[in-house]
Amino acid sequence: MAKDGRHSRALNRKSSSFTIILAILVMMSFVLLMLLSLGILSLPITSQHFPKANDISSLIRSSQRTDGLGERGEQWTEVLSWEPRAFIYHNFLSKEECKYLIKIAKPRMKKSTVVDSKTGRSTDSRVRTSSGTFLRRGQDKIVSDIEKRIADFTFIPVEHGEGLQILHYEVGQKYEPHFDYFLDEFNTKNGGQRIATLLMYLTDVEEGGETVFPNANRNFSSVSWLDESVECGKKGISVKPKMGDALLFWSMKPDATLDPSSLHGGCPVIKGDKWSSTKWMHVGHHHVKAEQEILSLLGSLKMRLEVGESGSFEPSRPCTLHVENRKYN
Ligand SMILES: O=C(O)CCC(=O)C(=O)O
Repeated sequence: MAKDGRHSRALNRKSSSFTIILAILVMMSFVLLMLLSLGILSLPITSQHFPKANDISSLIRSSQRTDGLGERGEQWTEVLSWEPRAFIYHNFLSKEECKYLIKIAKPRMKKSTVVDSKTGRSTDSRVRTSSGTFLRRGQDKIVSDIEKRIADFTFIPVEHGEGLQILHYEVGQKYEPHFDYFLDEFNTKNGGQRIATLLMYLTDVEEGGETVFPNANRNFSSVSWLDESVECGKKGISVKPKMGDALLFWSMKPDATLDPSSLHGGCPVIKGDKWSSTKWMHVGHHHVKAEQEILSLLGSLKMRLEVGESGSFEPSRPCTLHVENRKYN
């Protein structure tokens, strides 16, 4: 009997302490939920990497990518400005790719020219004092990989791009502010207007050499490091060259009108030297030199080449040659 009583008391004690523990757990969960819903507490997995509303880095940020020559460091993008629309893609190129582009361009560098708006010919200019050269679009596997990466980032097909231009600025050399879009008909015949530019920095620059947008509206920039101290870029926004980084900006607005806020230039190099590479992209297919020569030769022979839906002209893709009424595949 006494044994039974002790047993049932022990059972009662056990069940009441179980009820108390359960009640405490329910209360703690309730308090925790309250703190989470009020934002006083947050879960550790989201607190470090949660993107801001205007941070498109979440689309791109990935550890390391190896779709080209060498290893690229961590990649992320930043909105530099909405007027003009300009973005920075950090570590777009690997160190090896930067060095490779400089190496293949070096033996062919010539004093830079600007395009004459009446004749479309290249002319010497005091506006641009750097030296430069053009690479052929798709000239080798490394260049093709970079061009494919540019197309993936910009959503502009490879075939809309001009060949990469490599530029070299020594101390005192600069590129005065200018537009990349054309105001004449001659230069828009091949592929239409230039819609966007990707500028890739192939070296760091000790001092000077910033790319500057004098007409940019600083209010809409989300970068934290806007450099106020750059004399040449005081009025607008300037970007300090960093090896491997790429700057994308649009010369046309989404409504297809030209964007005057895309005015930009290269500040004089003060110390060290600057290497960069420019990819100009058009609204339509931009035929490169060899293509144009073949197409005009065919035209003069009354022949026409059909290159398929992409409009791309590459030896590996099937095409149809029209000679008067006959077709050759
Ligand atoms: O080198 C720079 O920072 C500017 C280059 C440029 O304006 C261009 O290539 O159109």
